[in-house]
Amino acid sequence: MEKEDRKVVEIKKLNIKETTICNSTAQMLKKAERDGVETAFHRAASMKPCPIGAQSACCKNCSMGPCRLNARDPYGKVGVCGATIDTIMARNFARMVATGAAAHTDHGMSMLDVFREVVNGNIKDYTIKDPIKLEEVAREIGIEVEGREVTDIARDLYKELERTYIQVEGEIPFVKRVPEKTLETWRKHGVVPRGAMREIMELLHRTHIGVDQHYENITKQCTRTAIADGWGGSMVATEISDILFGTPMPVRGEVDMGCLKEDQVNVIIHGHEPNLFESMLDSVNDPTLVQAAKDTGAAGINLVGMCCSGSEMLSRHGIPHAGNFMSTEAVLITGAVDAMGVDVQCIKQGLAKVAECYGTKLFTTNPRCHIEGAEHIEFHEHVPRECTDEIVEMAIVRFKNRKLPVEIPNITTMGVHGFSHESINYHLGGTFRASYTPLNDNIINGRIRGVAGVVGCTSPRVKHDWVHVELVKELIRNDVLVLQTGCSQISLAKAGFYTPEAAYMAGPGLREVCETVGMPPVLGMGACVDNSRILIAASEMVRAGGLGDSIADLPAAGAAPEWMSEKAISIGHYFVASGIYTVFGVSFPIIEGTKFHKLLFDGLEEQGFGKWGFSPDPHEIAHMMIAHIDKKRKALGIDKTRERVLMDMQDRRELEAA
Ligand code: SF4
Ligand code: MSK
Repeated sequence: MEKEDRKVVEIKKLNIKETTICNSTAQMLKKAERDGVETAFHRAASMKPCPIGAQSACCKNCSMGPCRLNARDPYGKVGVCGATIDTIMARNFARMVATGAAAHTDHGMSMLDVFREVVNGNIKDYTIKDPIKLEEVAREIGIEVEGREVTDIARDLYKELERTYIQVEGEIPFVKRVPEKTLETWRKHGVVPRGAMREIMELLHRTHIGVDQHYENITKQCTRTAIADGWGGSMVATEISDILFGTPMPVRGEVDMGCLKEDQVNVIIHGHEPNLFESMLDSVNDPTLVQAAKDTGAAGINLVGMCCSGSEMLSRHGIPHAGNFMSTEAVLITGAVDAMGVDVQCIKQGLAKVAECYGTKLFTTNPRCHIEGAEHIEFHEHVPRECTDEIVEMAIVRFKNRKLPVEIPNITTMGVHGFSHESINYHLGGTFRASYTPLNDNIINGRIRGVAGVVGCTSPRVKHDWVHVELVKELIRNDVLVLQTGCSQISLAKAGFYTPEAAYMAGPGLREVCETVGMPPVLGMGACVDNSRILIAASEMVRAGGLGDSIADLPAAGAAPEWMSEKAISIGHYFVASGIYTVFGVSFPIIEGTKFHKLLFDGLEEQGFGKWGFSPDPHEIAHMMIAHIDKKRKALGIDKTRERVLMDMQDRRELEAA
């Protein structure tokens, strides 16, 4: 839209310093306010969260309601049907788990569909790029690989992994990766998933009025469904993506909005499924399209990622990344984005309006996700370039017709990404003795205090990126090695934590390990669906020995300090189900002190699972996680080792001072 045509609306100004620590986003928010453009940050500032909904004290599962209970007196009344606060909160929680798990498992199933078509020769644009990984995954789930053709193994792998979704009885294939004692706990409680479709269907059925009205029984099915996500749908998505597009290995990559180039045609891909992005990578390198861009006066075509498919491509190929979830509107305010192609998940509807204001072409590409006001060019994996070439062609037209001034924040940060669970193996153990033993040894001898997964979204309800950065800073300062995925990975990458030199911010033990092997103290593992890599890493740590028999024994903890999506709840619950203490920030949709709250925050741990935790304060989250890690070290009898290492150093300092 031409500048003179744009309706400049009066919007309430933000206190930008308190809104974000991302300087690029801050610069663009200031520009948005000058331009009269509203973003999610502005809407969040003018829309207070509903206090009843925030505590999950309402139910609208039937038309006798909606029923609102009193969060201050949760047992003071019940719904019209008699549902108690625990039933209502557990059902609401269950629906979040079901939706989050459905998102990941549907993503995984799409990947499996592509894999089947590649194996059957019906999709020619993709191939099996990592046959070694194919063999490893097949072998792990009991498929014979010796002396067999790759295609034959792949066919069997497809058939086996399909069970992850459609199986009606039995156990999903990837439970073979779960440490025995963890699996024993799951079997004892009857939470080993059959197939994801069945678990999600049953969970939703149970939340219908008049079905499951015991919060403990609802939680049990939440656990089964969340496991079907983490060890099922998500894990399939990650493994198949690696097999088709290559397993990430450490790679340099640049982040932040300075990745956009004023003199080039800028194309952004934002979403979650790698297929669209992989094909776009081919399109932007197509000589005809590059020439077409040059013919309009552009220096070339610049492909940049955002959000989770961006993290995945950054990890796999080192493709530049412009920002996380809360920067997706802000990046359009640069005026430099010629086209943004989106697929599924975490695509704000607000993008359409912002894109329109700056004349950016916004394209939806997935049949599951249309947005009113955005043009839809459907992406078909059998002819993927039809969609991605067209997006590039439209981007070139937009570049040619750019009229509004462009303002790109001159900020980029270089870092090392691409730490799959396989590459951690090589990185710490070297190619000759690749294993998790060196990591375990360093945990046992106390140089590394423990491992933390810090993952998840960014949210306008907190200071953007700040909670992630403060939390991670505190963890590494206390010798905790941090594994990351999703938007959190980008928060820390922008803040400069992804270089080996960042080890100077770590405690003495972790710093020593990082300096020895030349790795950053914070390891990025890809998209939010790739949290399954953290589960595999945890299993490998148990297998390497010396740190207990189950994932629950590990000196490890997880956090999603700026979470916002239902996927995050499913992820959190599969971490808890796997035995990991998992702390969320922002807010938690359950009333403290209720029976359901006690079950999630204590009871599950007593049953042999992990447990939930909550705090809005990053420093408190860090210390809750560290206290848990220390508790596990003590239970393993390795707390003394750590004390000795620290006392040795302390002694040395005291000696020097004396
Ligand atoms: Fe109210 Fe029960 Fe209906 Fe929920 S299911 S809206 S609590 S009557
Ligand atoms: S995109 S789910 S905001 S991590 Fe995966 Fe980021 Fe959270 Fe979406």
